[in-house]
Parts: sequence; structure tokens; C-alpha cells
Amino acid sequence: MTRCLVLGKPNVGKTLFSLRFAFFLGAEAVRLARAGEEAHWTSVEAAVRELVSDRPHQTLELQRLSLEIRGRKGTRRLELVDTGGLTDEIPPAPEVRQVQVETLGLLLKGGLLLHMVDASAVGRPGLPEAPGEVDLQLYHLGRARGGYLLLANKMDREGAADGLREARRRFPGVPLIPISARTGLGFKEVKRHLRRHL
Ligand SMILES: Nc1nc2c(ncn2[C@@H]2O[C@H](COP(=O)(O)OP(=O)(O)OP(=O)(O)O)[C@@H](O)[C@H]2O)c(=O)[nH]1
Ligand SMILES: [Mg+2]
Repeated sequence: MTRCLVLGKPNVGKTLFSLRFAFFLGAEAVRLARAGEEAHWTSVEAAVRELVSDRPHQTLELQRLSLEIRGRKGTRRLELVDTGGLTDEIPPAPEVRQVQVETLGLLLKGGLLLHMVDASAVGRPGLPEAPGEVDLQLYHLGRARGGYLLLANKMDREGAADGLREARRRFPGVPLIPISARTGLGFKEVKRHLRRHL
């Protein structure tokens, strides 16, 4: 089973995307090991209510989703891993540092990389979600290693079209798909892209 990491700064929409994409692919439920116990949700709304927040560093454990992409040429399996938000600076809270260490550890083990940025924050350096040094590092790593896809999220928000243009300029030479984890825009393209790489 191919591992596929969803990476990026805090609050860019990694968890909302992971949950909605799981149901989009036809999962009947999402199951997660939380603090050693299995939790599961049979509706996307219930999962989102509990796991998504506008507060940064909501995700403090790697969240592994076992998924299937069905298609005419058979079924491909993947493990989608929703990770803790990465930051330019080392964060003071130990639980945030812990999940970042786990995230970077998994990054070094390989697998496909889905690097998410908030399109509505690109070119607005005052916002915490605006791409930073950590995004450049992920981009250079992904570009060199391959199996890398940039996701420009929050395309439903104002200013996202300008942000998308700026993202294409700043991160050239890699596949980029504009998406909205809120509306499902671009999910079909992400599915098609992943199928080709699994
Ligand atoms: N408008 C809009 N809001 C979004 C979209 N994706 C995520 N959000 C919102 O952005 C906030 C952060 O979403 P999360 O999925 O928790 O972000 P995350 O990247 O997992 O954040 P951490 O776990 O803290 O790293 C929430 O309020 C979401 O509802 C989107 O496509 N459009
Ligand atoms: Mg999260």
C-alpha cells in the first residue's frame, strides 16, 4: 500500500481535505487510532466537527486513513496520512513539536507528498497561513524527489485566484491542482493524479 502524506502549514486545510477526500473516494467511514484507541465516524460532518478547527495546530497526532481508489483498471490502495502543521520556527508547545518530529520522520521514509498551501493567503505575508520558508523547503525536496503534488486549497475564498497565479510563479515546474476542501473543487483531478502514481 502506497503512503501519501498531506503536508503543509497549520490551518491550510489538511484535515478537512483528508476527511472529505476519503468520503469522496467512497469510504463508508473514517477510522483513526486516537490515543491508542480506534475512533470512527460514518458521516463527514461528524468527523469534521470533531477534527477540523480554525485554530492552528488542531491535529496533534498523525491521522492515517486507509483508502481505495477504484477505477476501470482495478482498485489501488493507499494510506493517506494527515499530518501536524509544519512551521518556519520551532514551536514552543512540546505536543506540537512532537507531531512535527513524527511528520518529518515519515517524510524521510518516502511515499507520495501532497503539499498543501492556502491559495487565499499566498502573497499576503501578514497571514499565518501564507507560504513560508517551510513551504519552499518542501517544494525543493518534492521537486528533487518526485511523487510530489502541490495543492492550492481554499479556492472558494476571495483572493484565491490571485493567490493561485502567485503560487504558480513561486513554485514552478511541479504539478499543481487548485482545490477547495470545502466545496470539493478539484477532487476528481487529485484522484486521477494519484491513480497514475499508485
Ligand atoms: N473556505 C474554506 N475554508 C477551508 C478550506 N479548507 C479548510 N478550511 C478551513 O480552514 C480551517 C483549518 O482547517 P483544518 O483542516 O483544520 O486545517 P489543518 O491544515 O488540518 O490545520 P492543523 O491541523 O492545525 O495543521 C478550518 O476552519 C476549515 O474549515 C477550504 O477549502 N475553503
Ligand atoms: Mg489538521
